Amino acid sequence: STPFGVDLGNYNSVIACARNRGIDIIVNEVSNRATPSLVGFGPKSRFIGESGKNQQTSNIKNTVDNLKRILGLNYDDADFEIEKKYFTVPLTKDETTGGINAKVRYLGEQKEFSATQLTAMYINKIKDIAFKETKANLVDICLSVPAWYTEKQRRAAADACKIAGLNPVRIVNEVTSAAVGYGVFKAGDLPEDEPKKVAFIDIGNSSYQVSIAAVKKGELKILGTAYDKHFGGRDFDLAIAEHFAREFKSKYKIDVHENPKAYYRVLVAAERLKKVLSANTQAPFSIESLMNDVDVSSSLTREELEDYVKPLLDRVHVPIEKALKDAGLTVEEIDSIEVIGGCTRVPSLKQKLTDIFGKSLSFTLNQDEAIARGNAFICATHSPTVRVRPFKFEDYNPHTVSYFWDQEDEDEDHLEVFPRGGSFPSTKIITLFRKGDFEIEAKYTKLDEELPQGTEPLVTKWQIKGVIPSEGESSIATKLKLRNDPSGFYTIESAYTVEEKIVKELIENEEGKEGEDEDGEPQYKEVKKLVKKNDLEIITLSSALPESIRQDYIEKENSMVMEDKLVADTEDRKNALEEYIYELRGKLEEQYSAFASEQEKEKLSALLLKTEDWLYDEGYDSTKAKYIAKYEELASIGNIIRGRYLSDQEEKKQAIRQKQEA
Ligand code: ATP
Ligand code: K
Ligand code: MG
Repeated sequence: STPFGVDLGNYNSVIACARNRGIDIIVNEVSNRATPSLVGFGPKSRFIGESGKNQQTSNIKNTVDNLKRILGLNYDDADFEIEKKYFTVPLTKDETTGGINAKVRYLGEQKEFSATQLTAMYINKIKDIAFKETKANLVDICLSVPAWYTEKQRRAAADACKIAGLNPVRIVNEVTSAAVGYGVFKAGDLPEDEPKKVAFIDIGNSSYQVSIAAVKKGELKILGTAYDKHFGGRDFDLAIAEHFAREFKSKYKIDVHENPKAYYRVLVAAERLKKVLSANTQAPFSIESLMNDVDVSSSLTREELEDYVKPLLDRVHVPIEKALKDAGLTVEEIDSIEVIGGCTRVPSLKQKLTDIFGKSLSFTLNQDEAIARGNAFICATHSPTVRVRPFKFEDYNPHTVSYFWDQEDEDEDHLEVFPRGGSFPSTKIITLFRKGDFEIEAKYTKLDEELPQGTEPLVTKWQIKGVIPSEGESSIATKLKLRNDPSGFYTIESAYTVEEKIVKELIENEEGKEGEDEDGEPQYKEVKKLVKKNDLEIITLSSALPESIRQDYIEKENSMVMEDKLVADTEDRKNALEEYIYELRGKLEEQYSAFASEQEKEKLSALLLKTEDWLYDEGYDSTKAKYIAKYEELASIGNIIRGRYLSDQEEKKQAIRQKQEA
């Protein structure tokens, strides 16, 4: 399959594929290099991406955006309280998973879809866009997620890919992807030995992330990662909208908070205004008939905007200081500050960043496409068929994870295995003395310092089966190979029991060579060694979707795709019929005129009129089959006349050719 990378943004998503020995950004159906990240629902079909954006204002109650913010989040997490205010659809608790569902009207009915399902719908659309543009076989995907995603959220992202028929070869942190892209595509400027220290900063629509990396030719290590989960372009929009909501209340006596659609229109206009203020120091703001037939108009200066977003600007330094501390570096030791993300176009933010580092910022990377490119590259490194320059990278583990078991004969009942600040992927082998089958759990152990308030501590639970102590022993040494894998998933790769055995071992002399006696015969000694006894069965109870639910989602997704396709095909057939009516009518008066009898002409004209009337009346909303039938009814007459016309054309051509040859 063709390596496929997707930067799932909160605002829009970017698609990249590795092909033609390079990495290409894939444009969507309207030739945009980024696709709005949202899913809308209608009486007959879904509207995903561009089409969803087009009907968002008229359909806010059935349009779900901010997908990545609710993916894998629990309804009861404290962060959901903060998140709620950005949504225009009602959100409910999924009783089976504890996750978040959106309630929408779809196909004339009230329906609920889980955040995982909604994200899968969107990824499936992205896959469709990429397929239509490249005609490539798309199976493997590298999808990026924020560094603050918990393992549950990463699992949900992987599940969404699977529901969309893709194989997530790696879930990777967004900024890490951009940094890998930097390491690979800027290789010419990188040192061979002493690594360059680079700060990568991404401020997007919903969050702000910083990673400090040590980069040299062919390899990279993330030394520190920090973030402000609730800091991005949408918070600027909100600040502007709130300002105008206050202003319009006193100026026009309207309260946009009472009218969701009006408020949404203010938000959309606020976003536009924000962008204009990145290039201008002042900009107008007006909306016609906002509510109660009131037209509003006002303006905003860049300085005023800076004032409204001051609470945000005042905390820009926090993640940077944290990431530097983790990396053990000072601001002065940073060689370059690479900035990405749409929100970094805001002049006051750029200024803030420049002031913090006391250095000018670099825009070496494509601000909007760097993450998608990095993802496609990483996907290519996992491909058995595509060859890429080798590039080694290690990521930074931001969350301390410890493993817990039932104490039995152990001194301890838990162990901190993957501390914050360690790198991943990473593998650790632990040994436990067990009496029989047991359970082991991975948990976040520094929730207060390292994770959003209310995050559930449990990561994954395993049952280890087949543990039998040796004769006469009460317990047996059990080895577990624990892994924080490349996607940030916590797994147990293998589990086995070991026992002490007396084994013969070659004696080695001082030079480390095999010991030999005077006759040149190898010499052995007897030693006690731990050797593997039995492999154990590992049953994983992870936060990934249970297989049965996933299968159910896959079936539902496939039938929704069919439904959408039927609606699109029906629309195509209807358009084809309409076009044919006009084409045939025109030709009947011109090129076909000499090839139809008066009677035929009359009959066909009458049928054209009848079909046209039908099309604008009862046939306005008909079925694909009916449109095809109507088309064929016309074509059965039209094609006879066309046939005569074409053979006449052919005869004329022949005549000319014969003349020329003669
Ligand atoms: P996230 O990274 O949070 O998931 P995202 O990747 O979709 O979101 P980006 O594409 O990096 O976000 O940036 C989109 C944000 O940048 C939007 O809030 C948009 O309004 C803002 N933005 C884009 N251009 C400008 C501009 N010229 N001035 C100010 N803001 C801008
Ligand atoms: K984006
Ligand atoms: Mg982004």
